[in-house]
Amino acid sequence: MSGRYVAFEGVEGAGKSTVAARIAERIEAGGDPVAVVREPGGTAAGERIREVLLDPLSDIRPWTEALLFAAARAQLVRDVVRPALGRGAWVISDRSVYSSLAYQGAGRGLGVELVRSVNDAGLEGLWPDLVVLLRLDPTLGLDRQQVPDRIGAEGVEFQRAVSAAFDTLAAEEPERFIVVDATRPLAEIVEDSWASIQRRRSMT
Ligand code: Z5A
Repeated sequence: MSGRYVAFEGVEGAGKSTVAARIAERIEAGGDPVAVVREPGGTAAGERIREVLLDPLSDIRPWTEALLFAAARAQLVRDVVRPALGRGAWVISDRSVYSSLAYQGAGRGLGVELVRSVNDAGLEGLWPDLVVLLRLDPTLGLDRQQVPDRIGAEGVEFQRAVSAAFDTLAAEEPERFIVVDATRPLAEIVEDSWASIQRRRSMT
């Protein structure tokens, strides 16, 4: 692995966007190129799919939802992630395929393995090298939420199932996951995440 495709994961409000942006700044400050992407989104088609997925007025079934996330991701990987890695850049991703495993596979009950295999086809084997799981009690994350999107409005029991799924995924793939306590002040979380990313990369 190159160790340069790094995803930030966790429940809503865990601090993914904030920490991902700070880590990208550090990489740039060190002189390396970096592409920051978000899921769903990051391409013209992906951003349109994002609108459908997050609009509280969208009435879509669980498999429609799962396949739309996978479709946006397939486009992102082909158009942005693979080219960026190919030119030697880091890719810092705000969410990833692991959100689909946790939210659609576990939260919606579609099955983690089935959702994994559907996504694997679109990813063409390109999975994140490292996943930084920002661990936060879902109720604290919901308190930080300003405007709930369609999935964020699912309620605390759904978010708890998602949170438990992230923990299971991290335990199953300890070589890929870095688990960070996200209840702490932001500066500590950024330091911890960056130190862990560097440590993991030096091990490969
Ligand atoms: N979803 C899915 O179901 N399946 C998939 O495959 C994918 C996604 C990819 C959209 O994601 C929704 O799609 C999401 C999962 C689902 N819905 N839910 N639930 P999104 O990434 O666009 O939305 P989000 O995860 O809900 O993002 P968010 O609310 O923006 O959370 P965040 O990025 O983790 O947090 P943040 O924006 O960095 O910070 C939130 C606030 O907390 C902000 O005011 C910060 O200043 C504050 N903050 C951050 N860190 C701290 C600390 N350490 N202390 C205090 N305050 C903090």
